Amino acid sequence: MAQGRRLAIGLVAGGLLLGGTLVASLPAQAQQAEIKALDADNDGTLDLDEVTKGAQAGFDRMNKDRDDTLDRDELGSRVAAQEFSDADPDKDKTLSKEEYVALATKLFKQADIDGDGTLDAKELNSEAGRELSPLIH
Ligand SMILES: [Ca+2]
Ligand SMILES: [Ca+2]
Ligand SMILES: [Ca+2]
Ligand SMILES: [Ca+2]
Repeated sequence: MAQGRRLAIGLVAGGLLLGGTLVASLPAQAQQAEIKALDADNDGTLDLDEVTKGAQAGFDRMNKDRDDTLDRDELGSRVAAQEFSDADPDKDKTLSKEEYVALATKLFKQADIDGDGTLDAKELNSEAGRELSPLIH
């Protein structure tokens, strides 16, 4: 009886350990490197300020014709059709810098699963985090 219980506890602890290791190793070096690229204060996470700066720089980089907006060609596959139309409230078929930064901000908030105002590698690897990443890098 006692032995059985010990075994069960051992299995649960082993499972937790294994689960913890798996979760920790999933957000691969890729996310760590993506954080590092924008992590101005070097705290290992991205706050909204760092993400906003990344979005502004990304916007300028993608805006090949320098016309103050990004069209679908310039965005390429970075933004899905539905996402684009949600991010374009004035429906002029382009994203201004304000609209673009607003989209990045929205995804930032969705990706910040624990609501602490920063994204760690795990959060950047979430669904919203993976949509955000190509917008800010
Ligand atoms: Ca930071
Ligand atoms: Ca443009
Ligand atoms: Ca627009
Ligand atoms: Ca967070």
